[in-house]
Amino acid sequence: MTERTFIAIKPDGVKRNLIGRIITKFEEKGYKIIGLKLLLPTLELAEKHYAEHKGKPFYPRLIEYITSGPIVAMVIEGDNVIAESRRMMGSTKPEEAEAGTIRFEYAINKEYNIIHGSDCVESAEREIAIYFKEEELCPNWTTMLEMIMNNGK
Ligand code: IDP
Ligand code: MG
Repeated sequence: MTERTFIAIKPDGVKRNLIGRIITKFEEKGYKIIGLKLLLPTLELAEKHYAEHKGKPFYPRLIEYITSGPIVAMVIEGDNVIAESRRMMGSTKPEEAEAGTIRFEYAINKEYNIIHGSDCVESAEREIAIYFKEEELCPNWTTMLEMIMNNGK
């Protein structure tokens, strides 16, 4: 089923010049980018995003981390993209992440783990709405893959 998900390259990913490499992975997979921007999260934005973790021991550091520099916010669309992009990211703890995943390759530890991705349809809708206005999304364009597939019909 075609879904949308919210992906963010966290400040450590941006500071380590990994933006291109990470976006490339989603492009190569065949997903369609329908929203993309660089922004410095405000405290208010970070608290909204990570509301579910409020009260946990790591929460204050998480907020500090996510507001410590610009992030790349993205909305990507594709078949089963929510679960599949989480699989591409790998486990929160890099030592448990499968070989070849983004966190296996780049994350330093479970705190500075490079990337965020929504974990279910409800989170995806909530997170997309936090970071993007509807008019900032460009859902109506056709990838080459879609063009080729549609020509065959
Ligand atoms: P996820 O990003 O894989 O969905 P969550 O459990 O939702 O993982 O945690 C959100 C973020 O909070 C993590 O990506 C990581 O940056 C940070 N975090 C999670 N658990 C810990 C921890 O035990 N210590 C420090 N930071 C953590
Ligand atoms: Mg999470």
